[in-house]
Amino acid sequence: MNCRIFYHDKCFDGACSASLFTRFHRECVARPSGHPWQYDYQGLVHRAGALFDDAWWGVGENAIVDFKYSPSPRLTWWFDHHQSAFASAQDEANFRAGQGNPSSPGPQAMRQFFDPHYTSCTSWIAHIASTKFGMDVAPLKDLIYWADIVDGARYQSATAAVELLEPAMKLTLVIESAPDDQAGSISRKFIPLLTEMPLQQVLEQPFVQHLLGPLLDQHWAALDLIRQRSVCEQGVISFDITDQPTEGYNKFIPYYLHPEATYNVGLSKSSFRTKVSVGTNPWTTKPASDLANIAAICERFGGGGHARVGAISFPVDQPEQARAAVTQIIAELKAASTQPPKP
Ligand SMILES: [Mn+2]
Repeated sequence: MNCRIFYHDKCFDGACSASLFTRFHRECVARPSGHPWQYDYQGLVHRAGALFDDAWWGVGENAIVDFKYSPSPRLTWWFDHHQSAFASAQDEANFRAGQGNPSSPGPQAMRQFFDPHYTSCTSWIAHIASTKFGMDVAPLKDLIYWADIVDGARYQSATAAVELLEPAMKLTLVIESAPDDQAGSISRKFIPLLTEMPLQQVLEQPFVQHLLGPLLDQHWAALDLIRQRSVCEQGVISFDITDQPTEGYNKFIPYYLHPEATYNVGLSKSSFRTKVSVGTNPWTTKPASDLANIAAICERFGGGGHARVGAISFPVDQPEQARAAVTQIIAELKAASTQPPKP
């Protein structure tokens, strides 16, 4: 009997969730025919339009972890922790109907689980597996701990986030940077290992070391470049690396270089856009009530985001528009960061 596991691709928590779910399923779910379960994996990514193709469902059981709900009757297991877990109100109603209520549980109450308060889907699966199915998750303590740190961006310091000394940080770099055409084959090798051996030993696997080398080189090069380009004035870091096209850099680098800063405004360019990245130092000692609303600022320029971090995309051939936005945002954030604290 086969179980196909769909998971959030190019995401450390997605890979850890798929691994933990596999071990849970193997240990806690009865085998209908007495034969061992076989597992296969398929990554899912957020995109415009339909997220699932009905041709993807397997013939046996199907599980989705760390990704949106599907109302398809082919879905057997589902675990998620995202606020935006349902693509529509109908999907949510379909899930609620399957859950029933405490006095009369629905048919899916012991198969499909959702709680947006969990920091990682890995810790959510571990909670359900141990409390409702009696699984011993103690040997997986380290994996669960790091899934929470990485998915919740709860790094102790900018140094921890940028120097990548912990095995989990290097594994995150490998998983998140996997090229699209190789992501599937990489995760099929990765996922089973995450619950079979310590993270340090996963990191030492030759295929992981092979992928990691060039990624670390790029990471240190980005650190050097931003070190040369960035300035910090009146609590605001700014830099422009549009002349060095990049498909991304570690977003904590600016705060590692300028720990005294409150805000960061970066201008970068990839193959398809010029990007203004606006952020708040996650380790700032300023009270939340004194911080600027970054989403509101980015929305004024056609971008968006969250209260503490946001971005605006401009066409790749219109850097002047992007630079004009950057100038205005820097001035606004300098004024915000030098204002006296609210009484
Ligand atoms: Mn997650």
